[in-house]
Amino acid sequence: MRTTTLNAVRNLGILAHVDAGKTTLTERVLFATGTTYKRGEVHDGTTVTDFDPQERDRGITIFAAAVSCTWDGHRINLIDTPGHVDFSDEVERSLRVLDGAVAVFDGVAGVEPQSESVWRQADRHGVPRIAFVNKLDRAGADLDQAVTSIRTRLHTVPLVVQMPIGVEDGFVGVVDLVTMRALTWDPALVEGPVPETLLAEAQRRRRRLEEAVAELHPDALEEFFEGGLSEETLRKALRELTRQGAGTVVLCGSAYRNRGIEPLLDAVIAYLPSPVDVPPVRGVDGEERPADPDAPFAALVFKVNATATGRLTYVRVYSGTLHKGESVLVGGRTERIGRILRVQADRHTPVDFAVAGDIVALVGLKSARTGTTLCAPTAPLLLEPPVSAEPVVSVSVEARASADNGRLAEALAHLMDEDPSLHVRTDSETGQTVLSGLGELHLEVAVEKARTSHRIEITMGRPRVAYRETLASGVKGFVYRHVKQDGGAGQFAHVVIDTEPLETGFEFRSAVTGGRVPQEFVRAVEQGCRDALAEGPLGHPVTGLRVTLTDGSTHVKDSSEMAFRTAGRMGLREALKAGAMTLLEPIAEVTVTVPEEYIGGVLGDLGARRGRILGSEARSGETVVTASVPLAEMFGYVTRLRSRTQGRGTFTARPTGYAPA
Ligand SMILES: Nc1nc2c(ncn2[C@@H]2O[C@H](COP(=O)(O)OP(=O)(O)OP(=O)(O)O)[C@@H](O)[C@H]2O)c(=O)[nH]1
Ligand SMILES: [Mg+2]
Repeated sequence: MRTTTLNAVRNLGILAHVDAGKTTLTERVLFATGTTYKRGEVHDGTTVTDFDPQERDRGITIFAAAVSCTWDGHRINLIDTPGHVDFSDEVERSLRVLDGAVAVFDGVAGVEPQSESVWRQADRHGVPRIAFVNKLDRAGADLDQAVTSIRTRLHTVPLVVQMPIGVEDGFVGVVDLVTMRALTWDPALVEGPVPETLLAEAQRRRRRLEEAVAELHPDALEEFFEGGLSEETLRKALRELTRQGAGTVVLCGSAYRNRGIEPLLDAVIAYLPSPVDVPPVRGVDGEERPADPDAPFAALVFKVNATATGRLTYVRVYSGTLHKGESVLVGGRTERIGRILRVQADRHTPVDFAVAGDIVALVGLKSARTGTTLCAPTAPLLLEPPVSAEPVVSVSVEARASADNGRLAEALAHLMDEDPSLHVRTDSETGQTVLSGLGELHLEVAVEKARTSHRIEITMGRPRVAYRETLASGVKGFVYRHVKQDGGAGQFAHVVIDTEPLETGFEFRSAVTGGRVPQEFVRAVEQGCRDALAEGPLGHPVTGLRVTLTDGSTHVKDSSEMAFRTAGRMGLREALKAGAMTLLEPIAEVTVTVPEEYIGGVLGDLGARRGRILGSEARSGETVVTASVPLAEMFGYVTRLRSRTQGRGTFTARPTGYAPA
């Protein structure tokens, strides 16, 4: 009985480029499912999921927000994610706990850069998804063109299950190509036969859908050749192809005009997986836990948020059942579960327990951070935490009154608990507190949050890019001795290392023979080398090298792991100075969309910013230019582009990696 309940759950995310209409779509879903009784608007600051004051002011989503609703006997837990590239870490953390997603596309622009990025993120997490081409009511909207961009940019086979009725302002509904019925909204949904004038076109499109499905699905292929696919086979094949990620079901509509929402919900239930349809979660040691309420309890924290209700810890329960008042392991420490809440954006309903497949918030957990595993004390498990993106921009921050310094440190620590893509360090030269993150807006939002939630006046320095350094040429046989033997407990560690450049990352190897350095000390040397990567000879984090421990020696009494860790750290630090380092700066892929007449000025300006043009493409009177530009040159570009294009140009900048500065 409980498995059938789990079958009726869908945990899904809404993903897309900024402004594609995710929050508006979420709002309409809540309305269509009878969860809310009035339709909020992003531009009025009245949506359910953009409830943070900063979201309402800025008109964009910043934090992923969870809501839950019911449709056709199913419970849908839905996470509305931000589309701005600076908040892509929120998307990453959400994807970690979702079973499926709806990717939203703008019917005029088609696949935009950030949609492409989140699509790849979802690929990496193996999250099945369906596509919703939104804003078909807009001038210039074109479903077929959007579908072509889905095919070419996302490298997936679009399985288009609807055909729009009317275009732009006259967009009134769709033909459902699976049932071959017309769905129109006036303003409520009316179902009827396909109008005579559209029948031939609808049949052609149905045929094309069948062909695409038959090509991907062996069972369907047979039936297709026997005269065509039945509705039942078509549905079954679409479900299986979605779950395998072999093709993408495409629907369309207008969230703003409330058209296309009900069929989208039907498709979510028909095609996207339930918690029991996805592979069981796996601990870092490889142990699997089934999505079964009777299995030992395991859950992952994907979000922590300080609210008026207290500190909320959002978890996805993967297996077992969690009861109120029960004690569980929270990242290894035992804590008692206070209240369990079902979340409705900023409103919460207390519940007594949560089972496998649920997404709930817990009140009052002390040691949970984003990425922490919760599990039954009798069956410990460690789940892989989400991986955060590397920071690319930093600012110095300071409390205006020095009396507030302590509270500032506390506020920053809270921010990092909530958002692991934020980092705080003290600059070793200036002594300043430096906050780094994924972009100017990311840092601005974080500082604003610290300012309002802790009521501290904060001054922010100018944003700077986060540089890195890498090894240009290494050294061989570098000897380092860490010796302190002046009476009492001594320290002795002797290491010999080679360093050599690598494309990315850090690798450590040991080539020591004859047990001249015992295993535990080798590990300590590796740890010490990793410590040294925090700051290289040029004063920045180090990346792109391999260290090989080739030899060394120990002292019977005075050698310890601590001594070898120090030798590793100091040894690598000196070895890096002996080699040659290259300074690296972050590079961004910049996409600028402007009306044709402004393109000359925009290209000239990108050139002056050390930009390399990668391509350009015309799209209904506008030109879209893609360029690779050092991120440091992009500060203040918003204002520049606005003034050059009389406010009609837009752009996105997505960090893609590092290059020599
Ligand atoms: N014409 C039209 N406008 C729409 C439609 N859906 C959303 N919009 C508008 O597009 C703008 C952005 O919508 P949002 O729902 O905030 O988009 P979002 O994807 O949530 O944006 P971020 O969360 O900031 O990434 C708002 O002004 C909406 O009113 C639609 O179907 N048609
Ligand atoms: Mg939004």
